Amino acid sequence: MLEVTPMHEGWGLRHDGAVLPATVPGCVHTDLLAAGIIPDPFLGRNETEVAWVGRRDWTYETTLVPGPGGHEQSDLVLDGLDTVAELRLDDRLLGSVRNMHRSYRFDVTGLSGRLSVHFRSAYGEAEAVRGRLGERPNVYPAPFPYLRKMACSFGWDWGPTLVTAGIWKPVRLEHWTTARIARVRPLVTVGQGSGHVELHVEIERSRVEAGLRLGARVAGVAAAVDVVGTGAVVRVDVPDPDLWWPRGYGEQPLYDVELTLSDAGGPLDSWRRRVGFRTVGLDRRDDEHGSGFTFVVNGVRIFARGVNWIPDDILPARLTRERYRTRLAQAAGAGVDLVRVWGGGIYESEDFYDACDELGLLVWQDFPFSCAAYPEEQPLRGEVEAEARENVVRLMPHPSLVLWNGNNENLWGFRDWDWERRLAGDSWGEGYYLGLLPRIVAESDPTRPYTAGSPWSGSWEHHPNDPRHGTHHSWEVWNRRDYADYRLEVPRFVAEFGWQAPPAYATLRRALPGEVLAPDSPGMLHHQKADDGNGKLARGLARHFALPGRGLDGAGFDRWHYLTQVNQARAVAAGVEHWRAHWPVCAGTIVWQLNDCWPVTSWAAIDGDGREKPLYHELKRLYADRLLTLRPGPDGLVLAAVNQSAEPWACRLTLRRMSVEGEVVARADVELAAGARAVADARVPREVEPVGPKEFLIADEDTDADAARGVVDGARAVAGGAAVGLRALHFPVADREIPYPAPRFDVTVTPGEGTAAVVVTAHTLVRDLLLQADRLSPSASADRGLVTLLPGERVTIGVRGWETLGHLDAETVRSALYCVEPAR
Ligand code: BMA
Repeated sequence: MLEVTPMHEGWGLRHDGAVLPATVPGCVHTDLLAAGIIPDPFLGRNETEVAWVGRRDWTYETTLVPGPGGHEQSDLVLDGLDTVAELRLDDRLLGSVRNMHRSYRFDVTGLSGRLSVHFRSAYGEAEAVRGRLGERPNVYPAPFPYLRKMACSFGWDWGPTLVTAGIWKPVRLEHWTTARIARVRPLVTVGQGSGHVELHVEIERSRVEAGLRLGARVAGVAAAVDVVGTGAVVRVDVPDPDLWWPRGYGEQPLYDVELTLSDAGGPLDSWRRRVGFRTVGLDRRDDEHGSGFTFVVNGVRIFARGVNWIPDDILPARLTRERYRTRLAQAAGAGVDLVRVWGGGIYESEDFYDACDELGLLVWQDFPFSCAAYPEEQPLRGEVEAEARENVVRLMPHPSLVLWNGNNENLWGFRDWDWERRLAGDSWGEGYYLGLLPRIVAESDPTRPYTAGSPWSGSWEHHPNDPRHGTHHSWEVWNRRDYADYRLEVPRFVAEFGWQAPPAYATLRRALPGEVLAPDSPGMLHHQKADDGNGKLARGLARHFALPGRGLDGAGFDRWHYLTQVNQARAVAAGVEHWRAHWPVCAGTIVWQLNDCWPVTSWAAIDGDGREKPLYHELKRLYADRLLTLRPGPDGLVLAAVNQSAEPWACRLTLRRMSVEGEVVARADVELAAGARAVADARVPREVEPVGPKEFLIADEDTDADAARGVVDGARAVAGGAAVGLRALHFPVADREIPYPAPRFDVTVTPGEGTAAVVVTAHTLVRDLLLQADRLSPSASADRGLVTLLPGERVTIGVRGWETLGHLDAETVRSALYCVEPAR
């Protein structure tokens, strides 16, 4: 039987004549950090101080000891090398590699000695290839298109430049005899009431003549075949399997697949994975609106409630199974059902897709190409082909994976960003996206759809970012306009749109020790990588709020920090509410972006320290099965009940036109009947449309419990305790024009087991109340984000992690409570 010896101990990293202890898997930065040679690049402006690391060559070494004996063959297997390296055993060259996205296997039978992995600087190598092939257009100055390495390693508009090198994935020796399983392509399909698992197996033999047999077992059903040559197909049919569903649509049953290779003497090798039975399709048919982009899972058409995913640590070797699980569970907790793995990052590890399989998160996987023209000449073309073949097959077992996408924004760039002229006929990647990659997906994994790019309209006939066709990236709004302008378009599928905000206060405090925080203080500017990011934040804010009159440090900074986070949540809400209300014309929104890879001001909902910004909590409302929205339409205010659940939603509503002082000016009752997975909308009755800066509209869903208590007339508990229906609010003018009353509210704190309940009771209108629990203690978090209270209403906010404070009193809590204040 094949025997595995892990090789994670005893590694050293050569540095300035010494050998430092090295962690494998790991990278140069983490080893230098552990040795105290570089400061933490995430803090202050240390990033610039460690820039030299990426410019050097680095050598890792260890001793290769002979195998356990009794085997014919020994292979050295490396799951990932970052990136350009030569591997030697003493003086013998084992091989040269140049692709972070591939794994490698070297025959080391009978060998032992000093194993060294010498990495060339990724910059040096990429610049050399660029020199040979000629410079091509790129949104960023870095040479990432000339090397198959995680692009954002070289810096991005939310990420630091930390050009890594190292053995970033596990390493082992595999000792075997006669034959081993070299590759398995499981085609999992569902049809005629059965699940089918077709295992296409490739075998490597050391002895050609041996008689081999492959046996497979799934859900108690077994099948076996004799192996002739080096390939075989085993098929197992599972009658009546339980279907795998995205979260919110059903369960996520997973089935173990066990494959065993044997000869007359017994088992030689085995392969185990979990699969799920589901069908997936993408409906891209033409209709009267253009051409759609709708995921269909098990025959059910889905509005994708998505988030974009970037590498969760800019040093990806540090990512653990637990870390992936935590982050993806956060996504699921926000109501997300689709995660797009963005093309400037990596093909993620098994841990990522395992968590998605279990949590019911659909995965859209980009091939790693982003924001640049990529040469199609050697040595790149061969590397692209090899990495794509390997990763398509590696990720095939995962039911969560529902789409392969050729690239991020490169088809758009070619058409719109003057690439076509500048390229003057040079290759730029089109041959990958429209030729090589779809061919590989069709050959290796015909069970999954492929799209050439994001955005992409389906062909060159339409502009790649045409909102009427296929996928669309909506960036004009953040870059130049007010977020209300999201409402000017109904794209068929919004694969990127977003709004920036700074991270949580405790995250900034940790990352920028000792700094007097201001939007433009040195550390804040260093941790803002976007083109004119602060300018866009400021202009976006000024459209809605009177900026704090005081200086933007101290209390002024706190105000700026709160308001920019409010604006982020409101911007994304404006988009999602509008687009969900246009289902099924619009069939998905993928918010840019779920996560961060270090502490930074960015579009993320969860910051670099894992803390949830107000946007995160807003997503829970925006991505719930039932969403109530009020939005301005061309002929007045529109009320919509958006229902993504399988049950119809008969929605009874009380609409109140109120003054900001809390008086009801007019009221109306409205009923909306949204079918299963459908939207119902209605024009708001004229008499309740708010007029002028002093009025707003509030729509409350009447639940039976509410109706019995006449609750909308009296005090209403907004969360915690009383079962209440959904609510939508509409203010006709920008906050800076609204004569808000000075907010007044009471605070009580009830400590519980590892959690405290903070109850805020409003005496006036309190708009967008937020408890920044991390200001109480860096370990504390609140279970809700922004909430608007009418006079007399109360909200219960659960705080976890507060016990480190020992004592939590109402006055302390008050110091961490923010809300919109009247303009002065
Ligand atoms: C999109 C993404 C990223 C970028 C983001 C914010 O284009 O694909 O390249 O980080 O916008 O600018």
